[in-house]
Amino acid sequence: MSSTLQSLENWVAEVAALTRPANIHWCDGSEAEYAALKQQMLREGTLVELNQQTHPGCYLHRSHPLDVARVEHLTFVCPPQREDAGPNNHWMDPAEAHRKIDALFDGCMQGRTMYVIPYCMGPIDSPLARCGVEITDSAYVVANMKIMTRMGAAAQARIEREGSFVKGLHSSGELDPERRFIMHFPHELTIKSYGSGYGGNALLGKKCHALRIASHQARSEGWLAEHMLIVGIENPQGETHYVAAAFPSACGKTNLAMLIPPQGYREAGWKVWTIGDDICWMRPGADGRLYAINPEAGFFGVAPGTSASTNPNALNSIARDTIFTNVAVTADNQPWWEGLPGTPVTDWQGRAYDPANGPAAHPNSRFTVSARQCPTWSEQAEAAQGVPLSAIVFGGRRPSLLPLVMEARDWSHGVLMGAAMGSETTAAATGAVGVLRRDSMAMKPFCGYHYGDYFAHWLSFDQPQARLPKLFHVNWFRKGSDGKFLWPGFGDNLRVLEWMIKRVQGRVDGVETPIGILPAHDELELDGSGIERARLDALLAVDTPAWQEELHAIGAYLDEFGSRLPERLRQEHRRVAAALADAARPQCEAAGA
Ligand code: GTP
Ligand code: SPV
Ligand code: MN
Repeated sequence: MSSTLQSLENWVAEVAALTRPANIHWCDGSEAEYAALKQQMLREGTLVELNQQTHPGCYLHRSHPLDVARVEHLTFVCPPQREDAGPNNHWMDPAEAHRKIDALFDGCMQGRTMYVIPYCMGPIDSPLARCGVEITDSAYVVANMKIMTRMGAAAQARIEREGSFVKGLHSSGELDPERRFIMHFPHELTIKSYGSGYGGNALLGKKCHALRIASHQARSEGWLAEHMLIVGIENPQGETHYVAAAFPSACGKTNLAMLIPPQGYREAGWKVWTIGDDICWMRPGADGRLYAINPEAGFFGVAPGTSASTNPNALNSIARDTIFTNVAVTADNQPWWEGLPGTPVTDWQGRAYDPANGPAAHPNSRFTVSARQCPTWSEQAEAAQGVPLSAIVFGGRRPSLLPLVMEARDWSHGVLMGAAMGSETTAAATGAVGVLRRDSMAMKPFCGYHYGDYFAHWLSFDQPQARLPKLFHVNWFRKGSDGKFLWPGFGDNLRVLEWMIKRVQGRVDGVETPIGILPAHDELELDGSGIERARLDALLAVDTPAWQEELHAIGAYLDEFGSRLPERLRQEHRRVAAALADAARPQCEAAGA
């Protein structure tokens, strides 16, 4: 008997009967438990000690080489009706899905320990937080869940008080891509994941619970579960504006959340506070504003590209007590990845490094670290009521067309901007990299229901009493004719955030264009950036004919959602298309004359 909650006891017994482990360990979340787990993994070889002089408390885990990213083609959302999953998800009949995956779970934990992990997503006393229990046979998963969530006795006490929780069953299985499924049953608040030990496939509190299941719950309960960072921008007057931003996987959330202001800004007194780097749960407060919490307690961040020049806060965070996954190692046993100084000697697979084998660190190699280790970590990350949002930002990797920044004229227009988001694919999921695809609100792999219904849910927040954040779209990745990024990015992104905050405060007017409000020529602070005006012009250029084509493509994409696409979004699309046609007309006449 390990829980006072009968439904939890029963479920654990049921899972044990199916998977037949040698023993069952209920996680209490203590440091002693964590230390013992690490010792066991070191003995088994699933964890390798890194240089304890330079990186105290740091370890390396190497995944199976065919298990290094999310697998979208093996991820299913299984409501009773296929239509409710939408064209944005893979669907399977729930009874068939259970049958298929239970056959894999049958006896899969024989001779192994089954861990029962009670966890809380969000501050433990927050009304916005939600709890779950993950059952797993992977000690690596337990260790990561310890860092990424509020895990253990306190979470279990909340679960026993509330009487309900999300059930997540995970087994690494044989790590065989042919015997791998990540299944979601939103109507049963249940997740079943078999055959992968990698992050988003295996740490079930993260994408499976906090996005796919939570987005479904949020829809019926009147809130939003989003793939967004949350950052606080404190101006020299000491006011802090909170901004949430949705960028697709490996498109800059961690970096923006930990931004270090350019020198001139630092000297003037600007500060940046990190609340979250991947997931944001938000809901309207009594004052009509949207309040946001970070349901996570740690960062599972992309290692490659993280350096003293791009993200010193991340680099400082991971100098100790960090689990690295699939990075390379130097001659003196320090973790290494592309973008760091030094030389790798061992690659992510543990082989002697040979450039002929590709990058030394896997492009989706990651670090797992407690959020509290971040120098800019904000106490407000523990605030039970969350932080009020001034702005929500959408963005993706767009080598052309999309300007550095634009503001939506109103909420409906902003929802269209979010729905129309596109980005080049990255190494965070298996499959081709660098292919442009639509990724509405950066939720394509994570929305637990029909995108048409999801857009309607977003629109429903536009109520008379609401004091909604302003909506923006950014693109740090526009390229010049030389193929290089036009915008320096990273710390300089604060220049763009500052413009947004000035818009929120009503201190600048911007310029209305058919696609949205862009900064007027002198409204973006470029002092000390070395960016010439010509470059800014290229970053802000609106190519009307190309935008007309884009609107056409957006229209075709929205059509995929059929009758579930809200009419308001169609109207908004028609409005923007008409504004572009107006803008194109005088040019055509001039050309024809
Ligand atoms: P997930 O954890 O997969 O959801 O990703 P994320 O959105 O947190 O991505 P992250 O911040 O880790 O960035 C991924 C990659 O984008 C890294 O290689 C960064 O160096 C790069 N990157 C981030 N911000 C910028 C930027 O402003 N400009 C440019 N050019 N690259 C950036
Ligand atoms: C992402 O892919 O968006 C991540 C990493 O943040 S994972 O946890 O694997 O989803
Ligand atoms: Mn993510």
